[in-house]
Amino acid sequence: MIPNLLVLGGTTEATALCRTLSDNAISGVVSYAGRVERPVQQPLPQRVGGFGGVAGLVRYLRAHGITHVVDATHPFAAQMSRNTVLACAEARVPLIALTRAPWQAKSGDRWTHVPDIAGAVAALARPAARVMLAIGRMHLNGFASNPQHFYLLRLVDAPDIVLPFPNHAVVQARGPFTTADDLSLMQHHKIELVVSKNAGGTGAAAKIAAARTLELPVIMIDRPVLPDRLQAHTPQEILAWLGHSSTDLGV
Ligand code: 3Y8
Ligand code: NAP
Repeated sequence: MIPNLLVLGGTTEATALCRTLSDNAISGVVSYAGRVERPVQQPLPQRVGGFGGVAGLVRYLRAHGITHVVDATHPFAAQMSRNTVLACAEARVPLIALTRAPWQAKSGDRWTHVPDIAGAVAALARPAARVMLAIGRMHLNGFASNPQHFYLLRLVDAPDIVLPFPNHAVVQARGPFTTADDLSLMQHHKIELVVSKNAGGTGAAAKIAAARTLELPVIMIDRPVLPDRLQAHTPQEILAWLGHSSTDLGV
């Protein structure tokens, strides 16, 4: 069977995979939710927008003759990952996730683990501080209950909403970020505390390294629990999986 892949993208690892697939003349399409105005251009054809839930994804897989799915979405894109497990089982299309390990605290790190965004909001019920809130745009409203803080926000696109807290600064930037840049950004804004998702990987890690250097506390949001699925951590492992699964007819 000639592979025809659907790559669910939106991460540094997805970008590396698209390069590998293109270099190996393996055909496929990379998919984005349409969260940002201009998703990065990949060396594969790309589609933007939701599929319409599990049923919509099943229809897409069948209509486009998709032979394999690689879920290379961000570890916090839990709904997409859950839908994909269900849709691939229903459509009997082999699925693998391209994931990265969570960050682990190193000696000197001052992390407070919280289970989710609401946990981070609860951890900010404390006297006013200067907070770097680098979790993007989609979950800002919850932090309105702690207006006492100054928030440094880093967003991919300029905010299209009135920000729900009076005291803030916005930096519009798309990662991957460097430790040197995040160090100077945090020093410039006199940041005292960092809120971060445990994204893992390299693209969002700069602020964690910078917080370590500045000996700042970090509120670390743990990842949502995802359903069991085959996992790989490098594009080479995906190539091996394609070589293997394209011969046996099983999943
Ligand atoms: C639309 C597609 C690549 C992918 C690059 C990675 C690294 C840079 C760091 C900080 C943290 C954050 C955010 C972040 C990073 C990579 C990766 C990563 C974090 C793009 C992209 C899309 C998105 C969506 C966006 C979310 C937001 C999250 C900003 C492309 C640039 C905070 C996650 O404005 C919005 O609505 C933004 C929404 C989902 C989380 C949120 O809740 O707001 N990513 N990010 C994808 C789509 O439409 O399907 O244009 O490249 C991709 C990347 N963002 O190819 O090199 O691999 O993680 N993305 C987090 O980790 O906390 C920024 O500022 O320190
Ligand atoms: P999510 O909450 O898990 O998904 C919500 C819905 O968005 C999905 O049910 C699906 O809609 C649509 N969707 C999500 N990812 C998609 C994709 N790659 N292609 C097509 N539709 C997609 O997802 P999210 O957290 O909003 O993340 C959206 C995108 O941003 C993903 O590509 C992810 O990799 C990227 N990203 C997210 C984060 C983050 O912090 N969440 C960080 C970096 C990058 P339908 O149900 O209609 O199919």
